[in-house]
Amino acid sequence: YLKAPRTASIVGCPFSGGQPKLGVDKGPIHLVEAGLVNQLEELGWNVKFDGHHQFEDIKYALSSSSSIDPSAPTASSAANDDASTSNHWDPPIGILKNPRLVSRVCEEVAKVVSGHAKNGELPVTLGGDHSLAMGTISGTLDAHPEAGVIWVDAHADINTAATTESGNIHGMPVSFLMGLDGNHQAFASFKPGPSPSSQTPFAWIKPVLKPSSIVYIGLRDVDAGEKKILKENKIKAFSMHDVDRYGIGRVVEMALEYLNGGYAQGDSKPRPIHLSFDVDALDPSVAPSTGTPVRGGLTFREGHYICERIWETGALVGLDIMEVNPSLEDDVSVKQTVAVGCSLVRSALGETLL
Ligand code: NNH
Ligand code: MN
Ligand code: MN
Ligand code: MN
Repeated sequence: YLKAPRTASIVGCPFSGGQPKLGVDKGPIHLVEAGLVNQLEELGWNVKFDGHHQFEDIKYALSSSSSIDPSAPTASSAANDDASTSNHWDPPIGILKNPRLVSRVCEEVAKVVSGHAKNGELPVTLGGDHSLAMGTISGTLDAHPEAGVIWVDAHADINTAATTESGNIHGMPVSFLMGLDGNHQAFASFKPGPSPSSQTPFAWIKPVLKPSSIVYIGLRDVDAGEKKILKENKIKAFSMHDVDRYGIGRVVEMALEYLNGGYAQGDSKPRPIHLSFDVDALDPSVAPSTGTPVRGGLTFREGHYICERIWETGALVGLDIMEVNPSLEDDVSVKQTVAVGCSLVRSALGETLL
């Protein structure tokens, strides 16, 4: 699916608006400063990197077109864990935090990723929080409509506006990509206007991701509402329990077989795959610097094996490395987490042990 010479396009997304902890926006900067571009060039890739994306123009457009009186109190102060993530021009909708900003940023990311993918390049998106996957997966599916998604995470990130308890949109991207019901009613009463700040958030997202087109690996912290959604939509998910039972080798084979089952394309190419990797899928002893660590995660090798095996399929068309937060934990932990982020990318892009 990639054009020669094989080109990886680094999409650096310093963005934290999908969750309340500052610092995750510094993730992509640290990954690049650790030498990721060079490392990929040494693997034989042509690497395109034209700097991290700046979302300042989006913030500016939203804030300057806002009709909301900055002095008026909003529900935001009550609904946010961290006041610094709330802006007067982007008050919560229901309990969803920063909905306009997250929506616009992801819309831009979708265009960038789609552009690279349609050009025959491999977009490698560095987060930033996982709400960005609304952009990356929309972009991948725009270029490769038949792609399947492998979502590696401790969390299912499939809450809807009706089920989310945190209001953090990084726990919701999959529900928007699927166009699940719980989101429709939340925005039904929203009155769109002509200015950027008064567009209905997420209305641009096409519900392009079918429930049968995603497989999860690594789950161990799934909300009650999410468990219901996974069951009702018969979504394939391998939890850490399954990793323990079958081993990572069989889990990845089952995931690939599931996505490729019934997939027929004239030429016998395997189905294109988008890998969305949240580093909190890894055990906190492996990737400590992340916003919501959950014990009992993937080992270093299990995480890398997933990447290596997907590379072997020759079908990788999009990659996300998300939720590296260099502001959390001590310097040694940050270095370790950033190094692991880089090595996951290398494994997914063909680095082998022998
Ligand atoms: N399920 C929780 C929520 O919706 C936590 C999500 N946090 C994540 N997801 N880090 O990957 O808020
Ligand atoms: Mn770019
Ligand atoms: Mn996630
Ligand atoms: Mn997670």
